[in-house]
Amino acid sequence: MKKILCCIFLLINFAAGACEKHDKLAKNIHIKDVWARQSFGQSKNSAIYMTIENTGDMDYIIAAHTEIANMCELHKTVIEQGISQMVHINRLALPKGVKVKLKPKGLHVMVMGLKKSLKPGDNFKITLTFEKAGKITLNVPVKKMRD
Ligand SMILES: [Cu+2]
Repeated sequence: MKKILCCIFLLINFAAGACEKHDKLAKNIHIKDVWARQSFGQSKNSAIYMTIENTGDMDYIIAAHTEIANMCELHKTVIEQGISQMVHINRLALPKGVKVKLKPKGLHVMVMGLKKSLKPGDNFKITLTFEKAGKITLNVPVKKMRD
């Protein structure tokens, strides 16, 4: 499965005209368990979670983009005086050989200004931009929030 996903990423990058250097580096990024939480009621927000393993040198996610919302931000969750808060981060570090988990109450890609509500079973695309590996586009299934 890992191999298939990497090939899909490379094809997408190739189609987008990404340079050869980025193609090679994108092979180092292995992403699995991608999902977004459903949106609730009139809420225009959602969040995307996944597990990322970087087998190459230190890299960073520096941006995220999806057509289905006005903007995406990288967020971390911090607890200050017992209150959980989301904090915007400029880049998300992916040290070599470390599995970085984006998960509820932790790191996530915040999706803001949804153009339509997200229901379990929906799918959409997100493009992540890595400092070294370039752009990688993922299919994101929408799931029920689980605790
Ligand atoms: Cu957030």
